[in-house]
Amino acid sequence: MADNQSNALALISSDDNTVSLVQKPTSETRLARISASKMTSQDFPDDFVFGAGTAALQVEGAYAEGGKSLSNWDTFALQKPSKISDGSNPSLAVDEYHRYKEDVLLLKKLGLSAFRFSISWSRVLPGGRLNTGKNMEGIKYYNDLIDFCLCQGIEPYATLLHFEVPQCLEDEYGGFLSEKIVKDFVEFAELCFFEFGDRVKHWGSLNEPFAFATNGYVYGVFPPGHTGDSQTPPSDGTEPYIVAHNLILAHAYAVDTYRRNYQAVQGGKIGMTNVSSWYEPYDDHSDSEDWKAVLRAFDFVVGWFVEPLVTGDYPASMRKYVGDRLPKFTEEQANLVKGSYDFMGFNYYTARYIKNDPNPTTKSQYAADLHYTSSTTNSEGHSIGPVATDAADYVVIVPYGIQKILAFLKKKYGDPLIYVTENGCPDDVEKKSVTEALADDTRLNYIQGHLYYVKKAIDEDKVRVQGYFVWSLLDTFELASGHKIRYGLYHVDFENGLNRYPRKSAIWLMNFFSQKLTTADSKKRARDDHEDVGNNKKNK
Ligand code: IFM
Repeated sequence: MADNQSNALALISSDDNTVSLVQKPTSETRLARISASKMTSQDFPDDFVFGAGTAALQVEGAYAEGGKSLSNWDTFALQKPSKISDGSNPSLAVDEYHRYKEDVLLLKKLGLSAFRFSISWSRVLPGGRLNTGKNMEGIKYYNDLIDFCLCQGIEPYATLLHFEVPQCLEDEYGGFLSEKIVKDFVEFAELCFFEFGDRVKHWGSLNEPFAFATNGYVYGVFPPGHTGDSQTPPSDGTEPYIVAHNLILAHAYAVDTYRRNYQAVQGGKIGMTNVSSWYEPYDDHSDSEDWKAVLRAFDFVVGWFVEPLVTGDYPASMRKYVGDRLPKFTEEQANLVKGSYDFMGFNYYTARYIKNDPNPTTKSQYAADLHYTSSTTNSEGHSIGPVATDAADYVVIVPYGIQKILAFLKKKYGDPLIYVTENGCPDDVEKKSVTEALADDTRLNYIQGHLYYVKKAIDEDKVRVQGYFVWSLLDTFELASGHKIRYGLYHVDFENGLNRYPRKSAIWLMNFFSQKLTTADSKKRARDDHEDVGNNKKNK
């Protein structure tokens, strides 16, 4: 076996080299579905947490109500409607600001026991920092939400920064392009620990800093909408790296504040949530350079944020390819960043093939830095998975990828405690009646398949996965896709009073939680599974 492949396999396979990086998706997926549809919550460890997620900007609405100031997303969507597929904006979203009780009860009805939501910085600190005054009405809103969750037996999981920055800080110093944001973010974080930390025991500092840095400063689909390759020299050779650096520092200083002033008394945990696809080589022959490119892809997506937290510095491959444009941590900063997590949040949606690109010709400096390209089809024309829906063809469905990436995180980053903080399936309900929109079989299969492989990651790879959150509880303002793309377990009828209706996937979840297995059931299930595996082998 060539070095490229064995190095990559050592990291990517689950144990020794017995699990091949290149799977047989068709038969694997079929097996997943057979067994997954029979799973119940009892197949998971007793202390495993099941929840669903949302984010303030995507659900709350009330964008200029209750003392809230405008966020970067409010101004982006309102001033540049062409940036949002259907021209919509977050000003009303699904009106959760007024309907949070209804939504917590919807979550409870499914049998879920945890609600992941985010706190809007511009709602609690409209001037961005403490000396401009805290907004008691905004603080009351989150107190009421948290209290209502707890009195319904739902554990609150709060994220501090889910893509949303007060516009006033963008105007004043360019938001996360400036290191000034670190101090202001820590003030916001500390206010949240102080006000809510007696009841919130799981804090997420940042959600998907990778998406924040690249979508906002390379691709221009998130605020501030910068597209690096339209500048001379291309700004995406510097901006995403500066923004990422300040995000990591903001996280680390907030964690430090939590640990020094709150954690011992409040007894909570804090971590950062990252996102990545699962990656495989475009050409998997043993001497292919694509093996190394796969590892580089993981470095540029996951390692960019996780490696500093584990080692205090960026991945060596990023240093090699980005050079001096990659900021450096001072010794003091590195010490603070290293170890700044109690758990890792991880979001998984899809997978890609990665092709080495030694001589990139792209105008985008960021794309050139990667020295790889990605695709959903490999060198033999094999597709890595079916698309979720044509309108969101960037999500191809690869359930086994979640087991692979969880095992990869365990192996590469020292066996962290992990929560799958997001996993979900997009669909497009345009031109569908409500009844048609509720028949979300693809999402149902998606969730079943991914749960099946999360369980395998726990059972076979011994990954310390502690929870799984469906994205999302209900249809939301899906960022640049507006209301065109839906992820909800509950369908929201935007034409009729924002009424919420449970989809087929929601009903399945209710059964998943309510089924109680007797010992006889368990034994029969074990026998059936054994037969399924046998039949599956025969069918290969
Ligand atoms: O809606 C987003 C969420 O805000 C972050 N993770 C991906 C989701 C689906 O695109």
